Amino acid sequence: MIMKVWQLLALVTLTLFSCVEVEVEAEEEVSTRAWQLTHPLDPLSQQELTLVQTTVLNKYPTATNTVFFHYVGLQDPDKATLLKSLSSPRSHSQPPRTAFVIAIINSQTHQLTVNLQLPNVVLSDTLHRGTGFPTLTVEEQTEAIALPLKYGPFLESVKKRGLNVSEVVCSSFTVGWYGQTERGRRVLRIECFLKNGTANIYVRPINGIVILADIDRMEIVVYRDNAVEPVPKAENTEYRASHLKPPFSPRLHSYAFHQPQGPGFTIRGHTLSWANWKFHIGYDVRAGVVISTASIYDPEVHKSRSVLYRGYISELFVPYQDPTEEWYYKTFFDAGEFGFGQSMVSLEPLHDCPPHAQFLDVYFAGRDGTPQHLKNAICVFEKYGGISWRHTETGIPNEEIREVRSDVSLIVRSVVTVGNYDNVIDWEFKPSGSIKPAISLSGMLEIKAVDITHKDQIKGDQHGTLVSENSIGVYHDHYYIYHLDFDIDGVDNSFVKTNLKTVQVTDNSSKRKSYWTTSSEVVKSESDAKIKLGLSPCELAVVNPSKKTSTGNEVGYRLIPNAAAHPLLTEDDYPQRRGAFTNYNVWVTPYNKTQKWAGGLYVDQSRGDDTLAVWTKQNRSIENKDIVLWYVVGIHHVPCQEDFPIMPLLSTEFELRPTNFFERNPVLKTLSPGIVKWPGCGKP
Ligand SMILES: *[C@@H]1O[C@H](CO)[C@@H](O)[C@H](O)[C@H]1NC(C)=O
Ligand SMILES: *[C@@H]1O[C@H](CO)[C@@H](O)[C@H](O)[C@H]1NC(C)=O
Ligand SMILES: *[C@@H]1O[C@H](CO)[C@@H](O)[C@H](O)[C@H]1NC(C)=O
Ligand SMILES: *[C@@H]1O[C@H](CO)[C@@H](O)[C@H](O)[C@H]1NC(C)=O
Ligand SMILES: *[C@@H]1O[C@H](CO)[C@@H](O)[C@H](O)[C@H]1NC(C)=O
Ligand SMILES: [Cu+2]
Repeated sequence: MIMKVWQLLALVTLTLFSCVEVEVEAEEEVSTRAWQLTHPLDPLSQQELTLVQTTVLNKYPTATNTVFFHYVGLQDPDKATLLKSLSSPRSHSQPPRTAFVIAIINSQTHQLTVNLQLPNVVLSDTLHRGTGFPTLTVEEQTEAIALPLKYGPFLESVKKRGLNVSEVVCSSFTVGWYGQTERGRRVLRIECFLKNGTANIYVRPINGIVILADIDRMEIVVYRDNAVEPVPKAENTEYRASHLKPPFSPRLHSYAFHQPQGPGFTIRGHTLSWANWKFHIGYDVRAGVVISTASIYDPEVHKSRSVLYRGYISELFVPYQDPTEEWYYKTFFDAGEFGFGQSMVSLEPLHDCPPHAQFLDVYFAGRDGTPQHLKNAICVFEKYGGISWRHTETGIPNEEIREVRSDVSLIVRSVVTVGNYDNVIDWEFKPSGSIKPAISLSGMLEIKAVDITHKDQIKGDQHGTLVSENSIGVYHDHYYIYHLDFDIDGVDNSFVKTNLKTVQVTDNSSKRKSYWTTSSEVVKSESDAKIKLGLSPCELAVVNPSKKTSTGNEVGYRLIPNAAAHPLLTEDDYPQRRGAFTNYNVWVTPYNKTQKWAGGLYVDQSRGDDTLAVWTKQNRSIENKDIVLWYVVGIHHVPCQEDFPIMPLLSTEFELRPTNFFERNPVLKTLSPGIVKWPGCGKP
């Protein structure tokens, strides 16, 4: 596909513009940049991952132990030490570099910390005895999904349905928790699909079969063949261009990108500088992309001012809404169970990211601790277009004034593909100081096979939409929770809620009977900061109470949310207890280095005892402290036919916007980017 597009572009440029040189230049830009310089928040390098592997295996040699690595990542350095070292880079006060490791060693879950600066130093090693299990490894899922294909009763079931087992592929699903009190075992549900005639396996489930595998013993422990449901047909499910039959829609017109001065950003190590922004792009095998120490240059005071210490997606909860035996358990936590970072996929140059993008690779530990390399995992690019600000002045006689500034944004993009769904995760930065995190969904619906081909045949609740013959797209939600550790001009911040309220005029002082005004409150405690959005108008901001503008407003950043989604499950329902961080759209907590994962550290089969909802019961003070804002982006998904066989991008974004942070419009003196003529090219 890449080659085809290059040929196409080359053809266009050769015949119309003869701009071959530019194309060659652009092609070189696609190449991966080396990351060199170090920063205390850099993700573990390949060498460091190997060091962790040898250190842990030195303590637990595989000759006498079974060791599986379920999480290897950077142990967050002490924040105060880190900030100090960043503000005086020449001092030698760099925080020590330590890895945090979760490993299942001889069937017990260990939490280890490992020194990354000396070989063979395990700093701590404790057992996790509580509920919940670590993030799954890719390798154990691969082994588990191969089990049915050599399991006699399953082969019988396949035969009974008249299917060919070499056309069957299986997929693994976490089982959730439904109130049982015994500790239980690490198990996965396995579902199988028919690929005969399509690559779109998710829409061809072989339903009616229940398979449960114990993944420590790596064997099937429950098997039931309940009912033979028709497998939805392959027709109209294919999405590969090479397998689709003509006619195709008319081809969209070609386009070209050209930045004669090169990209406007520079990446040194993992630190990116662009326009007035500077920040660190990190990676975590569980969180995916992590944005840290974002600061913005303020020309009025000639210095960079801190905005966001850390931003990442802490958890993603996807509960399906079909209570029947084959579906009730489907209540997934894509970060804690499957590893959002581990599920990142290589980006396709030119399509996932434009030609002028730069790419970053990532490394994570495989099950045996060996570093795994993911090429082109993150891309960074500038996006042109749109208006930064404008005005046409028509009120001054005999003068025509029109001032328009066009805008450029910087995008940091990654794609996380967890099974059927693709999550496009963007962090957009703007010269105006806004940060716009965006999520776009694509991929396949999870389909339930039914013996129904038309809506008229539906009796009772099918728990979804009939999106194609024999295919129900089951109702579900996507809830993403962002961890946003603001440091507005310093670590000590407050959370301010400004309510917009109606005032009635009753004393004849105005011809109006009503108007609205605001009343602000500094939110004092965690309990008071739990907010359900959309019920009454309000503005939410993180401010620095000890920093004021020249007119006396507290400097701050505002959360401009998207349409709020509230959970529809009852609070005592087991999935909702595990995903209780969705009970509110906004939460604020005091910064706590170990409270990183809103659904808990051990999420597989968790029981909701380590969630944001539990932490905040402490009702800690959040006033004039280092605080973290947690924001839930929710989507209730009622599938429709256009989502089939593959869903066009569904996007949602929110904005973190400076509010009395600058003295005035910070892009007043930012001129529009120049528009260049394509070099050496005339009009066709
Ligand atoms: C596989 O697909 C072909 C064509 O679509 C069909 O003729 C054949 O019966 C299918 N076989 C199985 C085992 O589903
Ligand atoms: C089953 O599928 C395989 C591979 O697709 C094919 O080679 C084989 O002939 C099929 N067997 C039957 C009985 O259709
Ligand atoms: C407001 O004006 C109305 C009509 O002029 C009058 O009847 C009423 O008493 C006034 N109310 C007050 C509170 O002055
Ligand atoms: C939390 O603490 C605040 C005072 O800091 C208090 O007003 C509020 O009632 C407390 N809420 C709960 C649920 O304890
Ligand atoms: C920090 O988080 C840990 C883990 O949730 C908790 O045990 C501890 O009490 C928290 N510390 C404070 C000061 O809240
Ligand atoms: Cu969906």
